[in-house]
Amino acid sequence: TQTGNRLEFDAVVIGAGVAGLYQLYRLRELGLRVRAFETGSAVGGTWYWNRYPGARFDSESWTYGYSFSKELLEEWEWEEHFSAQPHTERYLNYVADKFELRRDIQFNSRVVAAHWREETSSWELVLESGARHSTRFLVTAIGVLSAAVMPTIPGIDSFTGQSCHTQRWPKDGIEFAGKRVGIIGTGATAVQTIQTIAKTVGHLTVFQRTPNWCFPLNNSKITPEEMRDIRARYPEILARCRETPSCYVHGPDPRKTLEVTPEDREAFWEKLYRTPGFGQWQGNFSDMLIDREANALASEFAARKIRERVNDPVVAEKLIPKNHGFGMRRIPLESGYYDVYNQPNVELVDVNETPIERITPRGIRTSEREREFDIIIYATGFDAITGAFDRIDISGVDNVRLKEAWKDGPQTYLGVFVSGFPNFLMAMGPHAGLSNYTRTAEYSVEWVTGVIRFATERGLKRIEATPSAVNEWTSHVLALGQGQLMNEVGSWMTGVNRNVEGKQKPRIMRYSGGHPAYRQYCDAVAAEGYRKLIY
Ligand code: NA7
Repeated sequence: TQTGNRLEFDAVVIGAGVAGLYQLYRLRELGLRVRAFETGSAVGGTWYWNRYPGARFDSESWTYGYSFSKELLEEWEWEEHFSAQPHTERYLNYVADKFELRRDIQFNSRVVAAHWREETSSWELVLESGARHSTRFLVTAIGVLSAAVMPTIPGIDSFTGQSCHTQRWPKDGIEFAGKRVGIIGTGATAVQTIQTIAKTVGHLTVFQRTPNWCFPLNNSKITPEEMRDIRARYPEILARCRETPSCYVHGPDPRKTLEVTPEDREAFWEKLYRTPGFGQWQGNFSDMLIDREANALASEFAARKIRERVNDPVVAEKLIPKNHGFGMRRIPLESGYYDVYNQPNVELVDVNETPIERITPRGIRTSEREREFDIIIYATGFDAITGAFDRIDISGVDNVRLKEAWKDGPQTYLGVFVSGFPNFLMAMGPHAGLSNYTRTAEYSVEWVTGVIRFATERGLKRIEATPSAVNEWTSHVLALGQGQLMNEVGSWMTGVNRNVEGKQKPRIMRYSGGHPAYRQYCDAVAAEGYRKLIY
């Protein structure tokens, strides 16, 4: 895999999604020999795989696009305030074309292993095809929600109808008209799917284990005048995203919940109910996700809204979360979701009352009875944040396996480096600032690029974080996450997936001090000549 003394690649990027595409662009700019390996047959990552009906942003489209190219900002026309998957996929293809990224991307190429080779100070990569490549620097841009997980229900393979996980949706789509459909899961993906297919299905049964607090998306089309205005305001919009903790246009209201009169509180929440996007989650009272009493009040408001929308009080109660407060898990944004349960052809099955026993050739059997379906949809989510790493056999110095090193939770420096894994850099790794995705991914990619520029300019063969840097950062992230209600509840955001062994308990998986603080910390590390990195 070496030509003379030259490694085949200076840098390899794994993944050609939102982060990977930009990473490739930046590394190429450094004049490096770069290649991106991508499992899919085209660019887009999340927006390539998730073709299920109704898939769309919960981030304002005009805050989600890349900001690195003024020309791109000028050229691209968003169609809706919250863009649907097909349009977003077109956008990412447009980006790939515009910057001629495809020539350095190898598609249909899953990286199955990456091993550090001390002798050459390089990474050896193994593709699913058996092909091997070597590279000085390895950058993972493998996504946060890319490792889809099927439930571990007996009989899954015996079903004779059509079935699939929402992330593995067939390119040609699935025809729902008049069909009997069962769907397992009620996360953000299921909510989008359910409210969309309910319009055409013959009959729909939703199997719910944990209800979520959903809030209206309030999406609308973008008129040409609005798009002109958005373009004119891009500097202002991007500046706003830089100052809020989660890089949305929504930032917390400085007031505390109980400081405000009940009337003003109600009026504020009513306003948020009609506000497009994540206002109620990201723009609520500042103590909503810290103070239990405040959170209970916000939950009461949301519960009232569900009761108002769902006609059958028994169904409404089932749809109201009892074990976690408002916003403690990622809030699915909905467009007519609750109203679906007023349709005579939609049934909600609480699997806590009547557990699913098995998938049968004809449908799904719960402890109560068997239901027959033409189609079963698994909206069962992901092994988030670390799952995509666990699925690649990654080994560092002394053949230490990353999966083993992280068995008690991820250990990183800035969410970028792992000690004992030289020249291994994670774009959007665990314990980095994870929020409005492209906003945070752009920063992550630029920081990773800075390190590689630093190393190549100095001709460094090897750069890695000290163990003390990793300990310090990991402890800092864990300490920051204490007292945040979101970190106490099991969800993908705390690395819980009940279908995956060893991922049953909530852990602090994200930097929760707000993205501005994260950037400040990382900027300082760079300004001080990459303190705590050894090279
Ligand atoms: P989520 O939010 O992790 O949702 C997965 C859902 O699947 C959730 O309701 C699970 O219930 C349910 N699930 C999983 N396994 C089972 C079994 N065996 N039986 C019943 N129900 C089950 O994933 P999404 O894809 O919706 O969303 C992930 C993120 O992607 C989303 O937040 C956006 O940011 C994009 P549970 O809650 O575990 O009881």
